[in-house]
Amino acid sequence: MSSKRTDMRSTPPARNERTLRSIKAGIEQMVTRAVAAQPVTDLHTHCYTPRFGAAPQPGGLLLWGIDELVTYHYLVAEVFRIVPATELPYDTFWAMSKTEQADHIWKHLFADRTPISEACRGVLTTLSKLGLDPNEKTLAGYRKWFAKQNPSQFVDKVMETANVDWIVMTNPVFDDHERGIWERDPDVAIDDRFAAVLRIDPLLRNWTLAGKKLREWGYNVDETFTDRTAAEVQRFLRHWLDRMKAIYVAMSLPPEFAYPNPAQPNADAFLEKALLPVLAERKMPFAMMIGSRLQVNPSLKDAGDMVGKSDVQSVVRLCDRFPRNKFMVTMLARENQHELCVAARKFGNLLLFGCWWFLNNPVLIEEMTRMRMELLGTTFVPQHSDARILDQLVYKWEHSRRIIAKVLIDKYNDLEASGFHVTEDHVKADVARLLRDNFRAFVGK
Ligand code: FIX
Ligand code: ZN
Repeated sequence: MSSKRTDMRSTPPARNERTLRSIKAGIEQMVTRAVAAQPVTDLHTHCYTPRFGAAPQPGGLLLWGIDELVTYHYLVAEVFRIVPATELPYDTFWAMSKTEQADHIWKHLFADRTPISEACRGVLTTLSKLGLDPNEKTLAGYRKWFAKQNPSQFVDKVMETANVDWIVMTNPVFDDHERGIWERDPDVAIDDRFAAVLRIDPLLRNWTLAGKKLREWGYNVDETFTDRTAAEVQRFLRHWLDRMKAIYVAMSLPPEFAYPNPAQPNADAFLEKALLPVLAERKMPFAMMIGSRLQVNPSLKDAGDMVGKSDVQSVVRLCDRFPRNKFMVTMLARENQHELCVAARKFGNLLLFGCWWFLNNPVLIEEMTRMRMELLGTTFVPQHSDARILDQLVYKWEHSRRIIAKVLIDKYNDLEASGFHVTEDHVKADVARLLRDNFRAFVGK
């Protein structure tokens, strides 16, 4: 008994400074190697298969190339801080051609000033990783290079450079232009590099508009959410889930989103009687992206949205009352992150993901990843790119991999300091979970 007690009390041999230094160096090497080598499954993007049409083709949904990269809505917002609408009216900017807009942005954000913001730095990283010099004063040279690229081959090039093995799309079925493409070409998403996601914001954000469209499409729905309406909405959902071969359903929701919400009985009924039963039947997650206050400045178009603090307890109630459903959740406000992390500790059917939109900045990615790892271990998905332009996959993952690696190195050093031996197997398994396998397991792929 006493020898067993003695064994139990034995402490690991004291490690001298030199040993600890070599352990630290070893950990840094293992993590950097594993994070760089691990293919990422990018669970939320706005990229499209080439069959949806590619820029600069009018109406092409696959955006790529230097002019799309430089006119990304994040950069539109930033250039209007330098040349305000009082000097360059919004309408004048929007009347410019894509190349004129890009030249304007490149001049003011990249040539005349230091491109120090995260969105600016992203363009530079992408250019560098594609083998181009990011110090050009004009876009002419880049345009020549991109003109030689072919969209589908460029998809392969970007995926290889970014080490992304699967690009998950966002497919807003209430968008008339995109729905028209699906209706003309049901196989438009047949491309094993991509997966489809059924995006249905209006069904919660604007039931009146959604109901009107559903009736136009031949679904017999009423203003109020009757049982017949519930059955028809279920028929609509099943039709599009099957047509898209969608791997989950997603919505972006306002800061005010609440469940239950007595003031919006149709919204509660939609969740309880239509969406969640269909998803539970298919073991398919519902992704809620909560906190986007849309169009605070409509003149900025896609750049006109902002953030608001949301209600985590509504997520808690959904996870609690619908244990057969799986919820992927990301919130847009920094202030919501800790409470959301604790919520994830309470419900195994809740998977947190990404540092969304205004959180996708190094200072916040690091803070959130540390918080999540210390509260949730490796049971979360640290990042998604939200790339709207294909080329952005390169920088969004280059930047995030570095931060995720930095946090892992620190946490593994903490483990070593407690006497635990971290091996390369531990590191590889953890990195695979974080960058690929947690998500794929949650969607059953
Ligand atoms: O709702 C969303 O999917 C958001 O990610 C976008 O609407 C947003 O404009 C974006 O691209 C953020 O990164
Ligand atoms: Zn998005």
